[in-house]
Amino acid sequence: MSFARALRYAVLALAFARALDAIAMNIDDGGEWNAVEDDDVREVTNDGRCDVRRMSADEVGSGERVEPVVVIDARRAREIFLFRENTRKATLLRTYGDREITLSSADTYSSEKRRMTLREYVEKGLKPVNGDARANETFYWFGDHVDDRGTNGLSELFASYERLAFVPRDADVAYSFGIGGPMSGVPLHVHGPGWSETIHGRKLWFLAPPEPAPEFDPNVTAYAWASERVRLGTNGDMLQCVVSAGEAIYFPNAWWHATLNLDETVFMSSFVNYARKGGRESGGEL
Ligand SMILES: O=C(O)CCC(=O)C(=O)O
Repeated sequence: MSFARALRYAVLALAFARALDAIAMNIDDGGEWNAVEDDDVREVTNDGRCDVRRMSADEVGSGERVEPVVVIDARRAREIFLFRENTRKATLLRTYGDREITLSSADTYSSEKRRMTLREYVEKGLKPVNGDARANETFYWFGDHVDDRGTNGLSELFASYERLAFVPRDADVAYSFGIGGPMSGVPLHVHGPGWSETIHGRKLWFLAPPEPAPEFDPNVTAYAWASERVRLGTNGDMLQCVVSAGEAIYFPNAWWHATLNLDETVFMSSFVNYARKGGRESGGEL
């Protein structure tokens, strides 16, 4: 059989398997994550404005950077294929739907935690965020993968995620996987450097250098803040950029940042300890 014909059969088999999956899981959106129309996010994205330098994976290099950057071709298609498949809505629900996950409240300090199954979260927790809700009443899944006994309930999934080529092989990395519904996200906060790769959907990022520290209310949702950020007194010229599936953004050490998922968005952050040379990978703290 010719290669082209074999490829055609493989694509057909995949489409068939996906359709069966969606039927078996009783998911009416075909097993894919829902996307929001461009027109419905235009206001919050400022018409898709991007102030962060965008470059290709070949250009970026693997050293620690002092400014944010977006890599537009974060992977070769082959490298991400498996992880993208494993994190389709239908596949995740079939494989991990009954696992318990830990949600964090979406205030600056992630001050509260809540446990539920992944299925419950996908069915009930991905509704568009209500603009009037307080951030500590809004729950979001990112990070916190290791339970009290030190077990990562998603270790098989993490094993199918390949380190980004521009994260040094010998640096320690802590991974933080997450899924957020439209207009969910985290208000301004700071921590060490790293990358966030968007796997499905789109995520809007806001970034500002460590000084001057912006003024903001840590209990206002990222959505309410992003819609009215100038009125709320925050640094109006903060950088912003939409990071789409297949792209990765770098957040430098101690830079302020806030996030807003525009669609049902799936992402993986890699917190990188550039100084520690062990090459260890974990789903918890560095
Ligand atoms: O991806 C997000 O929404 C939040 C990422 C982040 O800044 C964090 O995990 O601290």
